[in-house]
Amino acid sequence: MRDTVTSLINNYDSIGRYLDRTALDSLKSYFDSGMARVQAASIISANAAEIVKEAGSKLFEQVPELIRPGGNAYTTRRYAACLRDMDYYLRYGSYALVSGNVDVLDERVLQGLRETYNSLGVPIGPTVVGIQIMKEVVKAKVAAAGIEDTAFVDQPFDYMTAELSEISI
Ligand SMILES: CCC1=C(C)/C(=C/C2=NC(=C\c3[nH]c(/C=C4\NC(=O)[C@H](C)[C@H]4CC)c(C)c3CCC(=O)O)/C(CCC(=O)O)=C2C)NC1=O
Repeated sequence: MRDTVTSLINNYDSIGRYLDRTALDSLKSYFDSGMARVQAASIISANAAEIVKEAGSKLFEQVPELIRPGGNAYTTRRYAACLRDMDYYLRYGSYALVSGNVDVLDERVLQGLRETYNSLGVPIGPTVVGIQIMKEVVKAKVAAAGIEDTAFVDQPFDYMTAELSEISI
């Protein structure tokens, strides 16, 4: 598992070079956003259950077929599995936010996920919608805590949806 710093060092060490301007700029931007990343992670930790619940409700409002007979999140068990998946995306998203790197998502979340979803008939499109809704819920909370530029929150959520979407069409 890597973060912004270890991933840069690995790259430069593999070619035996000192950190150059590009590397230093990237480190600077990571450290500049450091406090905001930690604050965002702390907001997520403190409100995780509420964030998942709110994002789930919005998702089922937007795609009500999911929780109707025949829908993939229909029955208590599958409804709970869906919210549990949302909770995974949120928790690992918060790790990726702090590390400034999506490696943890590749390693712990996305590997084999499409195959699992496909074999269980879990629809990818609505999952992507759910992750995007969750991103907006998190951004609203982060903004409400006084962090002006919330753009850094996008990366892990957008990465997960992009990786999942690849096979949805
Ligand atoms: C930490 C990494 C990790 C991930 C990501 C993960 C996902 C994951 N989601 C699963 C199931 C599932 N996932 C969903 C999710 C949904 N259904 C919908 O209609 C919605 C669109 C969506 C919620 C947003 C559902 C309903 C199931 C159960 C499907 C079934 O058993 O029929 C399963 C199959 C095994 C199980 O039910 O536990 C896995 C492995 N597991 C992991 O360990």
